[in-house]
Amino acid sequence: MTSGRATPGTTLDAGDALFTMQLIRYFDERVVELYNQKLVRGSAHPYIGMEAIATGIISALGDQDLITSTHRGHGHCLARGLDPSRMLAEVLGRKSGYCRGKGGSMHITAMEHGMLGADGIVGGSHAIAVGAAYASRLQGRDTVVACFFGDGAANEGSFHEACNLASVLDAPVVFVCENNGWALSTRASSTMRIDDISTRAAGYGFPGVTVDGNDVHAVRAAADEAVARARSGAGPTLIEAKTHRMSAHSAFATGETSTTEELAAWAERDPIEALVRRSISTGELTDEAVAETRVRARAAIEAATEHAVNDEQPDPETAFEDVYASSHWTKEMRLA
Ligand SMILES: Cc1ncc(C[n+]2csc(CCOP(=O)(O)OP(=O)(O)O)c2C)c(N)n1
Ligand SMILES: [Mg+2]
Repeated sequence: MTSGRATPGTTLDAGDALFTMQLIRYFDERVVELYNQKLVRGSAHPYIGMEAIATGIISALGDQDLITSTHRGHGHCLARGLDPSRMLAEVLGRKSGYCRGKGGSMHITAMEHGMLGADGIVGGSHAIAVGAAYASRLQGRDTVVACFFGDGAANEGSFHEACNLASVLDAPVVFVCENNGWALSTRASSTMRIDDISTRAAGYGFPGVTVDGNDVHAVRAAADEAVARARSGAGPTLIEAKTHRMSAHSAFATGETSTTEELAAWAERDPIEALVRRSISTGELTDEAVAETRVRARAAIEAATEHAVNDEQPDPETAFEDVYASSHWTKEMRLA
């Protein structure tokens, strides 16, 4: 019960889910602190408040499955089991990072974990997900691809093209729209005339469902159904998980966009506290187990920080390595 990865086909383990969600929360709180100490180049987008989505969806996936991510990708990576030390090293641009320090927060990629990449381009991963899913199917693999994106990305043309193509190909994709109500400083309600983004799936001929994105069990239940459908060959599903980011848009763009009332209402619905309340009331967790889980998650982030801040910078002479495709890259990093 340390990785936070649940076994597909089983019910969600409350302790595993809590560990993963708390790890994500502590990780991104630490990233903001390190950014403020000027140790992070560029920016970083905290997943704080959205932890239930990555945790619920990815716990329904198997090792053979793949994920694509966004600019707000740390939660997806941690839920997928990436090492927080190597992730933080990447965020700080250090040598032991997943991309040898050359990708940074928005480009963490770990093919060995089936993590096809975070993406600084809003809407950049829809087509990658459909392509990977269809390729896997052609290769006879039993692979499902979970494609994470925001409400803002649901207005990009690439989303609509990818949905249509996934539908006609019956590609095994689970589209996961993390609807946090905002695209940077633009309210979703001012960019679309629908209440539920999930209704867009009907236009492409596959199921769409809206769930409470702050309820990890609700997210997991929707994921179980969507993953089973994709794996059976029946094609894609769109899961819209409604949530809110409990942080500013990014470590750089810190201006508050929500009203004080909205912030207070969403704070009441903190996904981690909701899971703790539920798990204690059902008897799945005790107060002691919750405290122990938090200590473990905190210790992992302290160890990751210690590792990352002391790690070396990449050698300047390696600046052009891994930038252009080479036989080295394809041999070592392609999927097994
Ligand atoms: C194609 C493109 N347009 C604009 C941006 C600038 N930008 C970065 S994050 C962001 C908001 C994205 O909103 P959403 O998809 O809802 O994700 P969220 O940040 O809310 O998680 C924008 C506009 C970008 N990175 N890429
Ligand atoms: Mg958004």
